[in-house]
Amino acid sequence: MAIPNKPLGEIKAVRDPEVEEREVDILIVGGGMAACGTAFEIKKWMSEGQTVLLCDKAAMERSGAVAQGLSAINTYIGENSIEDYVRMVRNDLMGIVREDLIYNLGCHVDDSVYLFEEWGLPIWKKSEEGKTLDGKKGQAMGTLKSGAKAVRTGKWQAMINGESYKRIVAEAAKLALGEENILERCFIVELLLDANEENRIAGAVGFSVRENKVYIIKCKTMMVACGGAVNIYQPRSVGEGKGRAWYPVWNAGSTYTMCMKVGAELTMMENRFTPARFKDGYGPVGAWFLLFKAKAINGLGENYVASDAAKAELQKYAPYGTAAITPTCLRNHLMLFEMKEGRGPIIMDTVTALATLGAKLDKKELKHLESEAWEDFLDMTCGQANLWCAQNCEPEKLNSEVMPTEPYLLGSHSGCCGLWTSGPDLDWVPDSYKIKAANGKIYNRMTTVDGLFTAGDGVGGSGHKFSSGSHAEGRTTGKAMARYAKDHADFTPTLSKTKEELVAMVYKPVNTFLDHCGYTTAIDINPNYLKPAGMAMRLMKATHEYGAGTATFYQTSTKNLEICMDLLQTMREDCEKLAAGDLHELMRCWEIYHRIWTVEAHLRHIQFRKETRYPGFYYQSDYPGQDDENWFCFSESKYDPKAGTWEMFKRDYIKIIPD
Ligand code: SFD
Ligand code: AMP
Repeated sequence: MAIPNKPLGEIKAVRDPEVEEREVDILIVGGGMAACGTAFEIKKWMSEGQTVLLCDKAAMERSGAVAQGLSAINTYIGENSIEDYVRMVRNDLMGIVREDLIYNLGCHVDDSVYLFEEWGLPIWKKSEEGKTLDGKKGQAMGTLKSGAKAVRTGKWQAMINGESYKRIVAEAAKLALGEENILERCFIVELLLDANEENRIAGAVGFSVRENKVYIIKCKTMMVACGGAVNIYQPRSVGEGKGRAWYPVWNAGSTYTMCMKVGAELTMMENRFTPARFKDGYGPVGAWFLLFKAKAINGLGENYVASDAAKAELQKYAPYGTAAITPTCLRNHLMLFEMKEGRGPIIMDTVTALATLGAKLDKKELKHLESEAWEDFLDMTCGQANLWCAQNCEPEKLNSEVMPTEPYLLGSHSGCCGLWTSGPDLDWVPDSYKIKAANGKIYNRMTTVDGLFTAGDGVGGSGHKFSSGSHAEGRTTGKAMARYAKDHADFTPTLSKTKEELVAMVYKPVNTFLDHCGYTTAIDINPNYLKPAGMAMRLMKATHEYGAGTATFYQTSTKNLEICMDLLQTMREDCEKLAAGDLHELMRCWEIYHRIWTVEAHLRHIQFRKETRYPGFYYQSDYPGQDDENWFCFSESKYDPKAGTWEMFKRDYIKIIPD
């Protein structure tokens, strides 16, 4: 149920929050693209009498990565083959991917795109003469499902008027699930294992960021789809602009931390995404490269990508580097190469691109083209449009700089870190890609913890799902969860911690604050506690300098990683002293806690994989280049919640789709 916006100022936290205990069959944690897919799908597969609940830390209409909207759907198979989709993802992620998961997603993604259009999302269309029609004109061409042609940018993307994309998707999700089954502004802190059955999920604990209330929720099965991890590295933005980042600042690695802390296996956590973006405003580049056919040039005005030096550099990473489409990490690598050689900065030549396209257009069409250039940002990154205004930049008259950003962790965009999950129970899927639940059955997208599922940014080893693929994957997961709940109708979840213990754990930062806040006059400075904002700066400084952040051009080394791990260990100890005076700060405390654990997993994986698989995303200076002989495999980690220890190991990669 939606809770009204807070009154002026933050809501003070109190010592004794109200406690609400719930028990449902199915719990959905998160309210983003994947969770909306699950919410839309799941009731169709649930049996009479089964119950479901969705918890989102924010308001679903504008939560998660699609909050500001998007200007393209990046995965729409359409006229292409699913096999080619797998090949594209495999190439972009330097060979090591879960082809079963990608193929499976490719089978269903278009159905989600058709639904978005049915729910009112305007998708651009090609006219019979091949002209671009957006908005109402595009809609007049009929739907994609009925055979209308999308305006493709690259092979896989389709342009949309997407400012209200998330609202449209959330509305359908809410209608399907029922408002009474939704808790907004509920931040989930920790997952809870069953007290009687080993490795079985039994519930979660969280709190309201609008009322002093703790939620203890028992369930038979659960999906965690809380997106990726942002603000784990020092962003390029500074001062008052520091809250600006490319990916959603409010996604704090909750997916990875909460699942790993109950023992779920992680895969490819070393993989990260450092996207090239318009400098300072973080505007995405895809539409500029693909739709407007703009070229990136170096500081000398050269098309550096076509240079002999660039070709020689890409040759080192064959067959990926020499493929028709250069992988995303290698596109970054070329930019960094130019900058290090002193030929920076990298510039998006918007002027030439718009002039070339405009040469074939009349005055009215030209005006429309210019407005499309603005709308690309107004639809999904309005800060970039603001920046253009502030800098007197008209893209048809002035070029803009492009820059690789700080790193993000995600599994749905051009990255592939996340949880190791089961593939579908189909005969062509290798056994080693199937996870057997305790009852011997296989449930698509279940993690290695019985009853615990994920989707979207949570599923590792399979990037390039984007918004549409995350939604489709959420639907797939929902179907599997409904089946799991039916197969386990007799299971009674039992928690090992008492209500009092759980409340004390969630509200510990509040009690620490109230115990000591009277000791000093400046509320943020106190020898007995630390505030989450300070801890965030500590984390960012450590990762920035030692963990292959922008400070070192994404380089790290064995020694640097060791230093960073030591710093993280101290941070984890100091988290015991986090303090929160209000509910917003309590959320910040738990977010930074989730971020620290996620970063630890990321760096452990980098330490484990002794090669540089993704040049352009990060470099290990003592292990440069790729070592296919030893590392053409998945790298895995597992945290043991009882022993408090980590295990690192390899899993075999299996090629399913031939070249
Ligand atoms: O331009 C808790 N994305 C793009 N996808 C596209 O299809 N086209 C694009 O144009 C894309 N681009 C893009 C994209 C994202 C962003 C931010 C920009 C540009 C500026 C990527 C997609 O958006 C992305 O792949 C999906 O949204 C991923 O879906 P999902 O469900 O895995 O994550 P989410 O939507 O962020 O939702 C997360 C949810 O979890 C909630 N949450 N709830 C409870 N307790 C907690 N502890 C929680 N922590 C988080 C969040 O509130 C949210 O509801 S472009 O760059 O290519
Ligand atoms: P971005 O805006 O960078 O997030 O990219 C959006 C989509 O366009 C993703 O599917 C990218 O893989 C793709 N893309 C972006 N830039 C390029 C490029 N230079 N060449 C090929 N594909 C690209």
